[in-house]
Amino acid sequence: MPKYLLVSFKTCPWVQRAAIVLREKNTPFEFRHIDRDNRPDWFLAISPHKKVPVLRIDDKVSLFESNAINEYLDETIAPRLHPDDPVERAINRAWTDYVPTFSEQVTGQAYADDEAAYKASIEKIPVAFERLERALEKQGAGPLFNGAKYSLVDAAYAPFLQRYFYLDRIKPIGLIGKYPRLKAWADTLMKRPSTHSFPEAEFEALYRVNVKLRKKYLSQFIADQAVAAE
Ligand SMILES: N[C@@H](CCC(=O)N[C@@H](CS)C(=O)NCC(=O)O)C(=O)O
Repeated sequence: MPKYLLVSFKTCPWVQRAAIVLREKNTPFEFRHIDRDNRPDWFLAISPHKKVPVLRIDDKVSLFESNAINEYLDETIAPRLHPDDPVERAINRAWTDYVPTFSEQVTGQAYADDEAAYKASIEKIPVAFERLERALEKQGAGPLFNGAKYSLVDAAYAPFLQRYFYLDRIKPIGLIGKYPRLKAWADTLMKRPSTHSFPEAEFEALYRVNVKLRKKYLSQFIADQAVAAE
């Protein structure tokens, strides 16, 4: 089996997405967390956009962009997470393409400078939630996006649904309960061991410290904590 190195910032959701797929495929990998503010030269040499994740394979090849990494992993390591049916696969890919927009609509509030920007950001959440609710309705009975079988769509959304829950616990939003299919899907993903790269309470605390240190509108709702940010 090839040697995999996943280069990461500890709280990066895009890295988490690739780590989830490696875990779903029971594939051992080295998880190397680097400092966002002091990216080492070896990393800058292998990451064209200077971003994480980078998946280094056998110390020879470096893949970047979480979606491309996950497609590669799915093509090369069993079990296949994409559906066999080409139409279903296209639908899965289309919903995975929506993830960057979903992320901005659902977790953009974490970057709002003031109350007005926060409120404007919160107003985008129902748009994203409604779209996913309709998609899940079409997909069928759950509990995962494609039913019983885990998919790349599940891996793509899990980190962002997790962050929505974190933000909802910083300043309650209470929206997801209005979307029963989405809520059930999100709950299933949160319970799945592969979603989590770190002990859950520790990771949520780290996320909160990062939001606090960002000095945005939401920061005031987080109590001071003696935890160093990563
Ligand atoms: N589209 C990229 C997004 C990756 C990304 O934005 N990573 C962030 C960390 S969560 C990053 O490396 N940011 C550093 C920067 O923008 O300079 C992917 O899916 O891999």
